[in-house]
Amino acid sequence: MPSLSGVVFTLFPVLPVVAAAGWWAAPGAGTANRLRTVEVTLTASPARLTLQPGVTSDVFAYNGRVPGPTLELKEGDRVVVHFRNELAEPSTIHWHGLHIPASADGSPFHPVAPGTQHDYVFTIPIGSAGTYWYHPHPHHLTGHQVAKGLYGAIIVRADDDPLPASLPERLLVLSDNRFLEDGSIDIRDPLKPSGRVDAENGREGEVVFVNGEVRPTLSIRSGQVQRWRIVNASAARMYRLSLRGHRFLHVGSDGGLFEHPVDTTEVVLAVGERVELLVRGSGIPGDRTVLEALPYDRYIPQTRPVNWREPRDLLVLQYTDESPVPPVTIPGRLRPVPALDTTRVTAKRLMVLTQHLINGQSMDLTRVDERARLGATEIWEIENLVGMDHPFHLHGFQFQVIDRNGVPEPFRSWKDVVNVPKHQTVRFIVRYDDHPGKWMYHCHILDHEDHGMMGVLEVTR
Ligand SMILES: [Cu+2]
Repeated sequence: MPSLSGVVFTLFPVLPVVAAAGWWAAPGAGTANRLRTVEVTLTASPARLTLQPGVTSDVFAYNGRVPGPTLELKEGDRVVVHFRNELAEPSTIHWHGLHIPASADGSPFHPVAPGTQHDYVFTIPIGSAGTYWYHPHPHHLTGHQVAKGLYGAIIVRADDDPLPASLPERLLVLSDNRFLEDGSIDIRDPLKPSGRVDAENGREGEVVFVNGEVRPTLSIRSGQVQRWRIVNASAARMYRLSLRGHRFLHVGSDGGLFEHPVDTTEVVLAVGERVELLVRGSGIPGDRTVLEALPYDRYIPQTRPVNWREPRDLLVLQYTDESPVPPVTIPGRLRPVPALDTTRVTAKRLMVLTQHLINGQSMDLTRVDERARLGATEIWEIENLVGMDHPFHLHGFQFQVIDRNGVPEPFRSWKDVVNVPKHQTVRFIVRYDDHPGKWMYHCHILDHEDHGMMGVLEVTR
């Protein structure tokens, strides 16, 4: 192993899209009134890239990169994405977590045919600052296309962000993959015995990536507080995150910041979830530590990987030799997260999860499973009857978890994915305050979603 001195490098920084060479088309107009149009081109195409050192792989890439470029936006931005599908199969881009019109959601209802182009046009709502991500969502093909390399992060910033602007930011996009000896990405046919475990568990790979790097090194200065935005872009792997010898200030989730920071030692990040953490450099100059994924048992015993108990190093955090910086004060109040009003609830929906089914049904694009009125407030109860966790995702609308297995959620946050552990029940409250149309809800284990663990909510005026 090389000496750590001199190999400290910065993960790809959180860049405005203009800095990602060749993919900013036009910075747009309207900056005088703070609103601007962000116009970008995202091209999905086959590529040959080095994902693991010394090995090249045939991949699918957005703009030739895995992960795709980070889309950095501001609240109020009008976004125009020219999507070019240069794959030999249909695709879409789903803007995971964004509250935007159903027609722009990139759901399986709107496939973009091979060799064609589609424009996604939407506006980022005020109050939605947070960390999001984008990935394909074509019917039956999502897991395949994400495994081949199609995913990227979205950062939405607010002008009135309550955290000090001086905090250095790090974006960590977590993913995993599995390769054959010749470097090709190992995707197994779910109908064959070798693929059955993937179909059951969701496909996991032994190689875990942070921003496309294996066990990269980040730097921190003693005393410094860094703001980490973490995205779980894996198809099935969950991450129980812990920074050895350190605590986290957990400040945000899928839909942005909490009302107050929460002090904790570990955070579980289910598939599709995001988290914002403040990391305080409590070590001395020259120290180093490791961000680990601790064991987390989401599996049924029959298909649980033999090494599931082994912690995994995700990245090394290396303290610089510089003298400590003075302490930074973190505000105790971040932003309001107004409680959705339980007295206005007009419907309660029960979603019973079994393996590959929701309420006993497999996904059918010609069927509407749930119907709701625009403006309605509802409670959804997600009951998991089986011995495997299922992370549940609702498109288009951020919700608030009420309780998990009867235990009230200790603090409010905006969520679009909630993990429903084996044999447990989670309830959330949601209001369809805008954007009528057909919306997907599904298990975010991509193999489960692709095999039918998905349904359609139609919101009408
Ligand atoms: Cu599932």
